[in-house]
Amino acid sequence: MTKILISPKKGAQGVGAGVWNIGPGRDPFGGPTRAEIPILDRIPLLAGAGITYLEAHDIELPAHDVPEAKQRLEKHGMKAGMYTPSFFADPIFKDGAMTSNDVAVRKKAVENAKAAVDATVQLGAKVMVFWNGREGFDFVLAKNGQKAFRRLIEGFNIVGHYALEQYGNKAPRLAIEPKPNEPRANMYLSNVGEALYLISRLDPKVQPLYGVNPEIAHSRMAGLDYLWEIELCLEAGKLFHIHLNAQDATRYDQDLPFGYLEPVKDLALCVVLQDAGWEGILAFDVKAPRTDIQADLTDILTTSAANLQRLWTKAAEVDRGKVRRFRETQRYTALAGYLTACLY
Ligand SMILES: [Mn+2]
Repeated sequence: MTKILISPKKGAQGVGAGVWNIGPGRDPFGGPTRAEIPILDRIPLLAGAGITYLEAHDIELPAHDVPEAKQRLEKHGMKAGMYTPSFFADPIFKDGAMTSNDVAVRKKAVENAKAAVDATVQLGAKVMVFWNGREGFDFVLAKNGQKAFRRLIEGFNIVGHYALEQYGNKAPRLAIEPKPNEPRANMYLSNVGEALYLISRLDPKVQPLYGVNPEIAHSRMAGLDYLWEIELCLEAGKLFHIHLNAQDATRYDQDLPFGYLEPVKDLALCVVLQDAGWEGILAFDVKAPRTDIQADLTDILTTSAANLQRLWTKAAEVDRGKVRRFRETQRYTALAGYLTACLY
């Protein structure tokens, strides 16, 4: 399949997806339903689905696999878009990483993050994401929340200074991805506002390195409006990356195809990104459901991409003058009707 080009769009052309998007169908209640495809062998599958930018965790694509991954990416006309340290899979992080009550675990988290900065640079990715993973709590008083927050400040400061010392102005941008719950009942950095507050508390020298990677499904899980969360990032100059998908309200983390369930909001999101001159990658964080068979593994990506292409094109056609007039006259119901008409 040919690369998916979102046009007209400045900056990074093509769309991104994670190697984890096309996993073997595991969930908390059952093992895999499909054969597990080796990580590097997922590259041609992603390319075949029209994806341009690869995203991966350190546990999926360890540093020693980076040279091989780069070769394969080049062969398939792809690039690395984002790399991220896993602070959740290794049992050592069972009670968090940077916020663990165990100083040895906190140290290990910071070391892993530094190594991930190196791998991000070696891969040529411009963004490294921190997802809060197991940073949080299931039992009250299990952690001192105030201390936990200061541990995050301390950890992110160390990683930021390391990136600056090693790479100067070539350091990758570091984007925090908020999530309200799963796998913890209560997670630190649960929404965009918390992530922005944390950044405001970092050493001013490293603050410019840090931004946010908002994800549609994570906002919806908390019952929040993702358009507002993304606009908050834009207003702060901190939209460093974006994870597109869909989510059935406040249920478990589903990672459904982008453009499904709330297309009017997705249309509005495309309008906002276009008007903001978004130049970064448009990346999917979706998950092939366990009911999809191996032959249909990339349906989750091709469906997301087709929806994105349609919505992006329709968003470009939304008459901004009309929207402005509806705002000025407070005709919000008529505005709703207009947007719906644009969609259908
Ligand atoms: Mn994500």
